[in-house]
Amino acid sequence: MSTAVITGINGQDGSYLAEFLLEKGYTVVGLVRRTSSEDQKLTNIEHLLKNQNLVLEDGDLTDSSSIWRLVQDYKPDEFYNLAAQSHVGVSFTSPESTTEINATGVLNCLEAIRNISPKTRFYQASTSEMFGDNTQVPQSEITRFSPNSPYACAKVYAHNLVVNYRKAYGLFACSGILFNHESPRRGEQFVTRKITKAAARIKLGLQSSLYLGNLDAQRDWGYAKEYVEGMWMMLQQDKPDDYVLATGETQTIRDFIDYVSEAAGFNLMEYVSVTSTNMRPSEVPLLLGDPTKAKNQLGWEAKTKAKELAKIMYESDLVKEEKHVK
Ligand code: NDP
Ligand code: GDR
Repeated sequence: MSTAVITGINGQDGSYLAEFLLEKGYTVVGLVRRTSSEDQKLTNIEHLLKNQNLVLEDGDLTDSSSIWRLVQDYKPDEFYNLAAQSHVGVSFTSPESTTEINATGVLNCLEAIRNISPKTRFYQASTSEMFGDNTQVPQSEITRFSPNSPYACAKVYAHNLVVNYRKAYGLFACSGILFNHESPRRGEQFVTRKITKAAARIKLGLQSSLYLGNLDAQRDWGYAKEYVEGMWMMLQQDKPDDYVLATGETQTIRDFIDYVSEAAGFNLMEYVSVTSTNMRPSEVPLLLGDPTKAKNQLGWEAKTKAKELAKIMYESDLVKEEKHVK
């Protein structure tokens, strides 16, 4: 039986990946960090907690001793580093902690693996945000990075580190350059979930307005559940490499609002106000991925596109919000 470590296991991707690997018969070791609001802590993996092949370990990516201990204790076959301060907007207000987690945290993982368990296969959660304001599309593994936020700068550092540790030490280290992927488990501060949750609440009379930022940004949105399978596929190859996962289609935030309006049966745009507080100091205007390499080499392809995703997320939020209606 193989063992896989997942950092960020209670995040959107971590929870889907844990489900996927447990189903494949892996022992899954998830890294979780303590929060003061214990009651909210494990929402995304609550349904997995009784699984005997799931082990949770306390630790923090920025605390190298906890990462070294994890690698020492389990010497995992695979190590998926999904933990991050993943909100781009927040990285402008907390650039230092974002850098510690998203950049130095990755160094901690690679050093632990290199020194203790060099056969462990490593997956790093790289991101389309690294393309930043380079609007040359479609963006692929060879497109120039032009990061446009502290979040993206830290992710570029981590990405380069993965390439370097592969070359310098022969580690089996891969980066998945994933374009936006969403789901009903998406954090509520990200634009898609903010929109679907608000639409459900407006439909039920629980809310009367929705405040957003830049509606003209374009994103290549896929379904998180499908993307975690691509992560696993990267670690099953003969050689480590980097791959783009994307749908190959792009839409504006306005388009997404239209899709949700269609699913909800009313014009959500009438409730939307644009506020400066939701704008970022610098923006990533256009993301459109080229997933050809992943298709040809991994046999991976995105199936669910943005319109269907909007419907799935809206319907899930409607069921959740109905519980607040007496
Ligand atoms: P989430 O924000 O849903 O999950 C991130 C997880 O990381 C959370 O469980 C969080 O724990 C954990 N975490 C944060 N800081 C630390 C830390 N210092 N030590 C240990 N754990 C920590 O992100 P996603 O699941 O959406 O994304 C997964 C990864 O993929 C991230 O690295 C993200 O940057 C990257 N990515 C995501 C994309 C997307 O569209 N979703 C696209 C491309 C890349 P807690 O619950 O305690 O906050
Ligand atoms: P992103 O996702 O920055 O692409 O990062 P997010 O959903 O936060 O923003 C997408 C676009 O929508 C615009 N926007 C708003 N965004 C938020 N959060 N809230 C708003 O009110 C709002 N109004 C408009 C943004 O300006 C942006 O253009 C996500 C994260 O998952 C990263 O971790 C990951 O690396 C990238 O996707 C790929």
